[in-house]
Amino acid sequence: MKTTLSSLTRSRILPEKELPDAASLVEEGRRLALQHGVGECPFLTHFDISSESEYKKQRMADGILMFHAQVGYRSFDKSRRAYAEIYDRVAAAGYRVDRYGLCLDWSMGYPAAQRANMPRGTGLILSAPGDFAALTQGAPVAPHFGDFVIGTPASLENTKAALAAGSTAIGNLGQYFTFRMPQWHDDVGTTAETIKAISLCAAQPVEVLIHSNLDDGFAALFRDMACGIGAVIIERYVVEELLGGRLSHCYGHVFSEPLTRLAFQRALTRISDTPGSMVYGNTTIFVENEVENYANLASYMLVDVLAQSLSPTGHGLNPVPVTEAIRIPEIGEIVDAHLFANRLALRSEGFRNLFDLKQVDQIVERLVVGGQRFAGRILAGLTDAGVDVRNPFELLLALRRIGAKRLEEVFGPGSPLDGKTRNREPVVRATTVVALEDQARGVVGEIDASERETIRRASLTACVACTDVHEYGKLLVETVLESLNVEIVDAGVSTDPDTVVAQARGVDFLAVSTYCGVALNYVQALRGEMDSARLKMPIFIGGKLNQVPEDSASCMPVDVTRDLQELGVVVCHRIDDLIPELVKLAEAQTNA
Ligand code: B12
Repeated sequence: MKTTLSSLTRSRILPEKELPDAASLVEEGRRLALQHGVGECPFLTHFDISSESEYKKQRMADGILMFHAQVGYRSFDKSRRAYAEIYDRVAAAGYRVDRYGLCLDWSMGYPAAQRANMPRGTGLILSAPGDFAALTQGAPVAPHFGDFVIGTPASLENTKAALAAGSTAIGNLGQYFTFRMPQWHDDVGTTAETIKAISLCAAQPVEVLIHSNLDDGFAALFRDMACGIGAVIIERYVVEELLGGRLSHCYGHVFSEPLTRLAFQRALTRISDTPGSMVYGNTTIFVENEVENYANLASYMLVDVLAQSLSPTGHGLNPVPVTEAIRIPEIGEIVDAHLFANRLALRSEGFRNLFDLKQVDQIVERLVVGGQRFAGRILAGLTDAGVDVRNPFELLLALRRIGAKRLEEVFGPGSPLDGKTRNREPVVRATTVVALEDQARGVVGEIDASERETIRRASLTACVACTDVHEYGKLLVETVLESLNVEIVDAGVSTDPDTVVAQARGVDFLAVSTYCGVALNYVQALRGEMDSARLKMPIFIGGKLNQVPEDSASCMPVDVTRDLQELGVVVCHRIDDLIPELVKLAEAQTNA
């Protein structure tokens, strides 16, 4: 099969006459290392080490598990308190938190000078570079600046501040591939800042891990898990071979099935010896009932504990608090999850003998061979298309612009189904995307046959969009609508309201999915754009419908369902809420 399609040509992927010179960007980043080095922090001082990588390697050699907590409240004081308090309370119980993932707000991805008027999410905002360092002083825990640093327009300035705060694991390259900051259109500038920031880290005299959360990047959107391994191979090629850095991977949010979760970790050991950053909690299985979530937590944590004891890869284990799907977890809830996970780790010792790893290792083999095939085909295909894959700038930008779904369709390692390139038989099925397709089939199956027919006959058209990177809600909506013969105009993810309106001319309704705590501001802006364009149509919205109020003392997001309804939007807490609305629309269309 050919590895390139006619649409994948250089002129379509990189139409610019000129792009920034990669060598000069690398040089600029490396030069900056003379003034911007790794600062002191209690973690490095306490263990008398130069980097977190050194710490990880020691622990791996000693067979000691490491634990990761995710911290980042809108309030700086609360985040600082969390840094000290979680460590103290877990230590008082006889355990240890090794690293904190400091969860910056997405607005931190804008350069500081332009941040004030840009949309905000629900996370931590560090206004001055010194705030980064102030945060990391509270406990001997490794500070990991994992999000909205590398990979964003503010890559370089945030990386300087993170290094000065003693952080030696900085990310998130995964975000570079999939995240687009609202109202930010300059992907060339973002790529340039990303390359400078990686080069600054690569030129440090100590080992700085460039972190990439695969689930934030392409991996969450592949139907084939082997493509996730392929993504690791390609990212390592860019960071380690072309830019001279060290790349540390995180996986886990969307790995819901024990066998493949374990196999993925073991496949990673076959293609990288750089310590992993953390294995993320399997957040997609969490439900709204706290007690049930202890079972969810145990189900993935046991696999991760076993994986690390069988073949240590340096990943910190992340016990996700049982309230995560309901609200941003409180400090005490994070502590509880750690106590639970540490106790589970102690109790897990006897489980090792219950496993026969033969079946797992067969999957590992398929993942590695499939991943290598995917990566090889991407590099060969892009070269055929006229992209210089030895140039990190061109390769990064080309991958970002093509996107996960298209890369998989064109270069995926699985055999094409029904002779079409669009559908490929996954080498190893990615559990979350496939489960979403099953969920969609279930929703459509539940609809009364005559209502289904009414919707089908109306041949409606919908414009579907997502306000941020969370694409599963949108995927689910699209799959349900397609089965009901509703034509889709895809306005994409991280889509600004003006872009939605430009795409929505002539459609019957808008379906918007939103998760990042911007629901109300987004709908207000969308309504404004629709009024200016004199566009009228029903808007359906679902996802996480909350926002931090401007005047909030707690800085925590609150539900905005009522406000949205007052703006005339149909709120769908569940996908099923859409169906009666579609029936009404279809009947109105047929009777018109
Ligand atoms: C998966 C996930 C991710 C994945 C997304 C992968 C992908 N490419 O889609 C990754 C790892 C990338 C991710 C990243 C982040 N995430 Co996240 N993520 C989640 C998670 C676990 C699941 C959300 C999801 O996709 N569910 C699957 C869908 C299908 O199910 P559902 O949500 O129940 O939706 C139902 C309905 O709402 C409806 N629906 C949804 N949309 C629509 C639309 C219409 C029109 C209709 C009719 C119906 C409908 O259909 C579903 C079935 O009934 C949630 C926590 C949780 N358990 O909810 C956090 C969560 C949404 N994430 C959160 C955050 C903070 C982030 C980050 C900012 C973290 C960070 N600092 O990096 C980044 C996002 C940055 C950005 N710029 O957007 C927060 C949001 C906080 C808030 N608003 O209060 C949450 C709630 C976690 C938390 N408790 O803190 N995340």
